[in-house]
Amino acid sequence: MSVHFVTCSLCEAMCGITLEVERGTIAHIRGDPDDPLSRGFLCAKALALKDVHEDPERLHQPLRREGNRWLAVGWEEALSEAADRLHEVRARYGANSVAFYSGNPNLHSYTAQLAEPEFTQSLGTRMRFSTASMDHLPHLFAAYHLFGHQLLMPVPDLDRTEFLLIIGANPAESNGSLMSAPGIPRRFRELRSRGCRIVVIDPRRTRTAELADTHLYIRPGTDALLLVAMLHTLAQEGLLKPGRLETFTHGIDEVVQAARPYAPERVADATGIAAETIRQLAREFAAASAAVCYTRIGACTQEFGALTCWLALALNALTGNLDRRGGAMFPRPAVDIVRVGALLGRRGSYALWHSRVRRLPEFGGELPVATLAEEIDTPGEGRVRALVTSAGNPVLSTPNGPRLDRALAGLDYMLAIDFYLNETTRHADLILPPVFILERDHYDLAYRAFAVKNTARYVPRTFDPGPSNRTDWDIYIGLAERLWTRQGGVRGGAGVLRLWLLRRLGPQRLLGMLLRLGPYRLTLARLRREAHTIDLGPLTPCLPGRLYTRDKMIHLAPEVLLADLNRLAKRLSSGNSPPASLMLIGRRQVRDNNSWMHNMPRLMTGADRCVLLMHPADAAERGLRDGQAVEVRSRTGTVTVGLKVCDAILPGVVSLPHGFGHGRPGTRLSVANRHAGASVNDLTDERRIDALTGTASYSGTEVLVRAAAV
Ligand SMILES: Nc1nc2c(c(=O)[nH]1)N[C@H]1C(S)=C(S)[C@@H](COP(=O)(O)OP(=O)(O)OC[C@H]3O[C@@H](n4cnc5c(=O)[nH]c(N)nc54)[C@H](O)[C@@H]3O)O[C@H]1N2
Ligand SMILES: Nc1nc2c(c(=O)[nH]1)N[C@H]1C(S)=C(S)[C@@H](COP(=O)(O)OP(=O)(O)OC[C@H]3O[C@@H](n4cnc5c(=O)[nH]c(N)nc54)[C@H](O)[C@@H]3O)O[C@H]1N2
Ligand code: SF4
Ligand SMILES: [Mo]
Repeated sequence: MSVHFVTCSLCEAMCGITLEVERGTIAHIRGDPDDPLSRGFLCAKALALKDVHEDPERLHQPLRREGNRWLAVGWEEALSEAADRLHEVRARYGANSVAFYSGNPNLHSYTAQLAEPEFTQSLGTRMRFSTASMDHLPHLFAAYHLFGHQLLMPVPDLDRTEFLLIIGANPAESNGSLMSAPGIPRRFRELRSRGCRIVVIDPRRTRTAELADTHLYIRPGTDALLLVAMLHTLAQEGLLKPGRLETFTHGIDEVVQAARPYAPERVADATGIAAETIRQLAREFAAASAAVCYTRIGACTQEFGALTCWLALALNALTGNLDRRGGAMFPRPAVDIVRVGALLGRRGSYALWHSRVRRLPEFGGELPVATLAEEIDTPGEGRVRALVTSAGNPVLSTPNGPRLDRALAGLDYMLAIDFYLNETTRHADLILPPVFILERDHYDLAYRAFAVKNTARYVPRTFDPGPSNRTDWDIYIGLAERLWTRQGGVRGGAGVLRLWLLRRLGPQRLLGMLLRLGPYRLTLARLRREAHTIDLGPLTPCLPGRLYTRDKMIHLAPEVLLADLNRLAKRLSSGNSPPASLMLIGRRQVRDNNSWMHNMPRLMTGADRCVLLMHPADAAERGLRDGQAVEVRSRTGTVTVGLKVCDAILPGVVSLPHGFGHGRPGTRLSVANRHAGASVNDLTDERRIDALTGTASYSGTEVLVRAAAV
């Protein structure tokens, strides 16, 4: 038997786990009590690592579509064929006729993160999409404008705060996001036992809300109003005290001015939170010796995502809680991705150019996913004809999935880099499957930069990948080399040379270089010697030194965000949606991982999880009862799901999880297909976006619900 200490990289929590391997198979999976971040915690998904590893339906060899069949092909042949076909399309229609979509698991693979930019460069396309624009783009946007760098995003100094205000996050279920903090129940217990107050703002009483002191129900999409009214209160009552931030912050007065029209009385109806409650919340937040307002998916993926993230940062700053112990702090990871990003010229950009069909703005060189389908299915010059997806399932994850589903079927060519034949990759002409995480080495480049404690950990691979398997690094580099070769000329030659060098270096040496460049001057050899995650200490203040604005000041009141308040003011006067319709919101559940872990038998036991939650009053009004099948209809589609009547949701709001909607022909996911559920993104609408950033606005989609026809 061998024992391996590894990091689980399925979600952002990065739990330290112990794998016991006997005769080549995983015998036991346990939490590692010596991990300084997770302290022995793990969730049910960690146990399913074994299921993914052993899943007979996971792909190990390239597959080429031949009519309705899939034919296994060798790697060399597959890589060359992919490069030929992509090159053909770009030679014929121009580089921007090839689009690239990068999904969530790429953020959990350092080798993908190092090699992916090489691949996109070799494609030469502007048509780049990722999950950012249905996830954290509003955070990137706010950080870029306030701090001069998209990745300079603060996280709650969770373990040391005195007042935690959570808006639109459910870390008890999601295990934390842009706040890697495994084991939320224990952390919250410890916080509360030493007097910290926890307040949750959510249209639903979630598990997180149940662990808190106070839960306030809010109407979806109105968080910016709540925050601006809190700022109004603080200004009016003389409770603003930015403290040391004042010497390096522009725009304090502008924010105060902007908040002036938003007295709590004015926003109470729209938000559903009483004016006095808002005032009280503001006063308590300001009175705490350390407080932090933390915003996540529910705050981002809505009509006012960027405004909400910005106002939360302003609240933290104006109460002196930004860059302060127990407030919102900037982690200092061993690989400083903020600095590396700046060295590579990737601090961010906004609206330098716009999409073809809807004129949506680029951010950081990417377009919003809400425009992907129309860029494929709208005829005309510049139309997308070929697509590469990598580690993503946009048919289930992007708004108005059915439109994308149809659009994919009409592409000239599609390549998927993925180890499942799922709802998206079934449309591909060729699938290139990389190895799973246990068959490659691992370092969390991204999420160590958003953890509540500074830590570092290098994990060697647990299993040999076998001679016929390739890592994501091999695939990206292999494709990029071939694409540069086909391009030819001076640029092509330079590309080939660069990739030759990168291949010689390899991902580990690159990682070693990045570690040495980092603030702790670590070496890979040092990390290799450590069996467990190493603790690099608590978060420490770092401003103004780490700011990337030209004048080294925080720009608290950027013009684009101030101007967007006009849209918010209109929302206030437009009133609420028509009475017959309900507002749809999402939810995460601990045994799901977006769309891709439903093929794991041990995660799919128990009752159906893809059910619509509805308040008893709404159910009674429609004559619906718990457990019956209901039809949910929106502008974009109709789904049928089971109904769960429960009083833990705001009347007028219903909730459905995302990531279901399996059971489609041509997929190879027999377990998932037996628990198919329906896709919430058959209902969400690509036209509903945060107009400022183009981020998908999932929260508050208008739906009608009635009994399903039997
Ligand atoms: N188990 C599990 N864990 C996961 C994932 C998963 O799929 N499953 N996915 C991972 C990923 S990719 C991410 S990005 C993170 C996300 O992590 P979280 O942001 O914690 O995710 P959610 O659980 O979706 O929490 C969003 C909350 O916002 C609420 N909400 C919806 N609309 C509004 C609104 O308008 N205002 C307010 N105030 N609240 C609103 C919802 O009711 C919900 O409780 O989770 C990660 N972890
Ligand atoms: N309505 C609604 N929609 C949402 C959300 C929501 O809250 N509500 N959340 C959004 C968010 S935050 C996110 S992040 C997205 C997720 O959206 P996506 O990233 O598009 O979808 P996933 O379900 O995470 O699909 C991951 C894919 O990667 C594959 N995969 C797993 N590991 C690897 C690997 O190591 N390499 C490669 N190449 N492939 C791998 C899996 O087989 C799967 O096909 O969904 C978004 N969609
Ligand atoms: S919370 Fe679960 S899925 Fe996330 S890292 Fe920990 S064990 Fe893995
Ligand atoms: Mo995400």
